[in-house]
Amino acid sequence: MSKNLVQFIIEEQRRVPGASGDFTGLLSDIISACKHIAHAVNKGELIGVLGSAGSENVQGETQKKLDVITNDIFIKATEWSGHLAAMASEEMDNIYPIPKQYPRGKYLLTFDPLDGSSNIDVNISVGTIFSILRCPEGVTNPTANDFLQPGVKQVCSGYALYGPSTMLVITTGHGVDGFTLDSDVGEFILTHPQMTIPADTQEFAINMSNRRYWEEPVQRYVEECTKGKDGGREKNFNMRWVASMVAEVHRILTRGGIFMYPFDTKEPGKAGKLRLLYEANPMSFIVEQAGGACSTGRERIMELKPTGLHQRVPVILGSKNEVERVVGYHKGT
Ligand code: AHM
Ligand code: MG
Repeated sequence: MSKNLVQFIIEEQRRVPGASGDFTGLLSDIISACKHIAHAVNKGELIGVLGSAGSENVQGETQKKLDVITNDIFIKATEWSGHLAAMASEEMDNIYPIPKQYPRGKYLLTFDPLDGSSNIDVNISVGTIFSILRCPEGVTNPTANDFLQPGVKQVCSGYALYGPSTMLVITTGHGVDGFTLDSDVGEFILTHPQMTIPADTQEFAINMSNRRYWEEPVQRYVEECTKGKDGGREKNFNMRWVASMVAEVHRILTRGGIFMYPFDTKEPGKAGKLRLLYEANPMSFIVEQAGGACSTGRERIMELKPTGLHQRVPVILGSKNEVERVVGYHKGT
């Protein structure tokens, strides 16, 4: 019988002397949440979950019904079991401390329950992103400040991709493993052990409609990619843009590539589009563990000291040699 995800994490737990099983329990809850979200996403209009919820989140974005439903699924699946002290999500203004009727645990969870949700009504892949941090020692009533830990402190991160297959990809700092949901037996089966990102690529992903707002180093890089062999690069490039970061990162983990949502001047006061704590950091942990690189253009994303729960950062990630080239173009700017 093929190895499933629960078996995989129990084996991981055995590598940690004195592990209490809390982490394994938390991950089992997250797996359960992702299965329920996969079901809702897959049923779509059959169960009336498409379309707008008529509300806005803290970032001023219109929430889809599924943004709200999946946020609720994640809370319900993880709040009860005593492994978490608090959680934070793209869809909640403030942190969600574990309610008093449940025991509190030693972990903090951040998540984007439905990333790429602009794609949901058009039946294109979406995903869930999560990150697990330790609650600081001695803290029983965590505040938002306790979540402001650099990405290097993550215990685990992962994403679920709701595409033609539902997949869950995780890292605990020992490489990256991918599991495919076998919906007949209801289990995630290890199908993509130790995923790695090739250092070189001929594929870039960026929203070209923002071109006029980018800084010079990104303008230069993309210009060179589009000119390819006619513009001094040794190869021609292909471009993709799914508008679903989970799908883009999964493509990069499968065949390489570079993904950029860089600094732009489109909306003054916003350093980029993607959020550090539940998008950029968890994805960076996975990409680095698979041999890729992640930067804002000027700094390694996972070394940033967060300043706010919903802080946005520029994101440039993927195949190492291309990311390093873009970072090189930023030097001195
Ligand atoms: P979301 O969390 O509100 O869905 O926003 C994040 C998504 C990413 O998945 C994707 O890379 C990006 O937004 C697409 O943005 P744009 O519509 O500007 O191309
Ligand atoms: Mg998102």
